Amino acid sequence: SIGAGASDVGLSKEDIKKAFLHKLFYHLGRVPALTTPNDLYTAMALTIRDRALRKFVRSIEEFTQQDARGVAYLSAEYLPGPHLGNNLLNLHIVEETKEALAELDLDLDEILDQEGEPGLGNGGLGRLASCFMDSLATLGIPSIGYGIRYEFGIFKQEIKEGWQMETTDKWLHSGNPWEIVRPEISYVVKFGGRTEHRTNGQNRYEVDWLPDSEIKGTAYDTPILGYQSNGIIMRLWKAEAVESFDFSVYNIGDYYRAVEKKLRSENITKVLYPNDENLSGKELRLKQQYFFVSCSLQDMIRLHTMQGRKLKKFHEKFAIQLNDTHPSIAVAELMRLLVDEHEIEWDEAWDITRQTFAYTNHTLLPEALEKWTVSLLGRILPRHLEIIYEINSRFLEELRDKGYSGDQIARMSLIDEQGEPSVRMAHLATVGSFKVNGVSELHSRLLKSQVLNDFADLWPGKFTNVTNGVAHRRFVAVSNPGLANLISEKIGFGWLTNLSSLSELEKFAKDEKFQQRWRDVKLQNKTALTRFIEEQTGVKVDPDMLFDVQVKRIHEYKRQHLMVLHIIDLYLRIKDGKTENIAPSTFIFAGKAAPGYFLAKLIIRLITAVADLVNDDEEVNKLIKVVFLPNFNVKQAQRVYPAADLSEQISMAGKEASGTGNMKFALNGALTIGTLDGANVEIREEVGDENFFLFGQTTEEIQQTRREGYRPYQYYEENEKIKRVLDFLVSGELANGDKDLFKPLYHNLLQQDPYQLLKDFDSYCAKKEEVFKVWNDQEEWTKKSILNVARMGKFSSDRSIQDYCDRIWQVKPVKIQE
Ligand code: 26Y
Repeated sequence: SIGAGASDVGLSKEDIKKAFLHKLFYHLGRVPALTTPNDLYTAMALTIRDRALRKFVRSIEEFTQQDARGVAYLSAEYLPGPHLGNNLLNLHIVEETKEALAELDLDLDEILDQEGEPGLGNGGLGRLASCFMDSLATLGIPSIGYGIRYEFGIFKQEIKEGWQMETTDKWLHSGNPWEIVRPEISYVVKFGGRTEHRTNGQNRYEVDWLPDSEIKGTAYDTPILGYQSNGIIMRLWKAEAVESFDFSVYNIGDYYRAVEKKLRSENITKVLYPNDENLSGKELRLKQQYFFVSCSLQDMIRLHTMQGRKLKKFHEKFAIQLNDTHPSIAVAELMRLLVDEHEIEWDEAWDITRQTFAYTNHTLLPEALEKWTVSLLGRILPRHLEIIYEINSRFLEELRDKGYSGDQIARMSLIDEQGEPSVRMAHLATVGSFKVNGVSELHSRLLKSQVLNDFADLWPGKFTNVTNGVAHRRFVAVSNPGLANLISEKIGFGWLTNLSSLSELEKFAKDEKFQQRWRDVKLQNKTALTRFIEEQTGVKVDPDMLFDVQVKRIHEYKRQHLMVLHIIDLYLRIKDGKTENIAPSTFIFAGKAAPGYFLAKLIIRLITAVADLVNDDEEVNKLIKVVFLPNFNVKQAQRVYPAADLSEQISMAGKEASGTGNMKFALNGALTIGTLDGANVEIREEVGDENFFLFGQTTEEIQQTRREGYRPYQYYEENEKIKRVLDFLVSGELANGDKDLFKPLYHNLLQQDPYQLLKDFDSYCAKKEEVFKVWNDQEEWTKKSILNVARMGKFSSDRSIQDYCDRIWQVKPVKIQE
């Protein structure tokens, strides 16, 4: 084995202290007496990165030596969250580090608090990718996560006069100690131009792609350690100008134009599109997708052939997982690389391709299903459009042979011919993959019966389910040390690697002493959040109140406004003096709205308006308070989940593919109020109906209601409470007398109510009454909370990854001897 000896990266307190001081001095040119908080953080991060790298280098050696089959996870988004705390846990050196710093009069928590996070994703999909990285690493699966190194991640959200304001996220501003640039790992990616078809001397049909621009992608690697394991890498591509292309001798006279070209090239990885589940069809987004997919496939081909392996065996070496359709142009790109660049015949190339890819769908929302117009795709990727047409014509031919009708064929075609012709990326991904999965039982079922129905009939064996999971080490062990210690004290540390062993907690559910300690931990976490809330918003809240929390992207289908309508109802009741049965509650919201999504932004404005009204009213604020925490991200999430009593998972049934926040809350002892949507269904199955506050229509009932012609206005007319709450929106009592502000929401609910809030409203309110009742019996509540945690073992992303390995990838862990 090459590289650093273990002695250079020791894990004792003394080793860490020495290394830390060394980094401070030789890397940053600082002495302890003259440092900024960022220096201290950076020195510690570099100290830990060395230790991570030492492990990681061993795992690359083993993966290579053992010639193991591996996984490439392709995702346009990642949300890793802060690395330092997680890596300390993974290396088992939290205490050693704390003590080393204490001897220098420094505080680990302050240093941890310095770390920002790479906001390279929008929400659930990006965070899932990072949970999967953690579990792949922990399980020792030979794997690599490919993505885009956006210079500006998801915008930073500020609240100004109640509205969301976006500012740029300069996450690289004070440096990124976790990444390693690999200038030698870079590839050229072509764009635009035209193709030339000809038959060569050996009578082989050949296609040349003559692009009109080229861009270079360079690898930036971040080691992802995994718990007591050797880790994997997340490899993100940054776009740069191709030197020879722009700075050739011919160009030298026009230096400024050459530089401008360089700037334009770098544009590709400049910024993450902040749209979540709502597509905008932007040219630059397609370029981003193709750019990272092409770099990644070229990289895999290099890794594969490097050791003398045959390209025709590519699919034996790699399973490539497509994280939604965002990387699905990979299907055409692999075909292009195999056929055009490596001269493999079409049929064989197609076999290889279809045995390589697997596709995960994350949404049924029509507005989130990616489509690219034929004209745009043809302009940016002319060769790929030809390949897609070729794939399509062979596929449709197959259908015709099977006797499919014209209607069916039009429905299944990769090209949508209604309106402007466009490529249906979900169809491309489905046709080009050997497995397709949804992310919860319900979602996978709906995927098969709705969006990809025809394909499921054609290839029933292709479809499967892998229910999502979360990195429980990050979201419990790192972010809720109080709870983690209490759990470990009772049942040992086994749950860190085998979450199912949480079931051993069941026997303590009714133990009064244990219950008291359980509550003490929650109270401590709530007290900490209380301080944070005051710091961030100026609002003082009382940690003894019920903390009722909804944090996630703001979207109508998620129904943040349903929670608001209920809060308004409570407000009106309190004003009427009818305060019986209301448990003192703090309602906490956080989440970003897509900058162009007007109604979502208006929902934020509504929350802040209700917050102002409620929090300033002496009569009301003793019983309820409302908080909107700005700039929800992974770091903030880690403060919020541990402090929640009640988790709001109230999307309209059939719309939330899985949800993963629901899992993080329940694992931290929150009870859930929720609909039968996404993974809520499975959570309820696991924790027991009696420990889950269920309300609302089922997916089937929702559809039934719609079929029968849903008339929300009827609910307004016939239901006194609904009328009062809705009228309140436009009464002028909110937002300093502005009666018009919330009219768009008001009209939306009265006229369409596409997510059937009004129909589910009574059921929601009734369930809230029950929540209050149970809350008033703290022993009962605590018992349910303990049982929730004890029964959440299924929802670790370790289990999800194991499912992917067994059901889809056929990959096994690699054992690494130190
Ligand atoms: C096409 C583009 C506009 C687009 C960009 C981002 C489309 C979708 C997305 C993001 C989707 C997303 O985050 N989906 C969520 O994936 C989670 C992980 O599977 C699920 O838990 C969650 O229910 C689903 O909404």
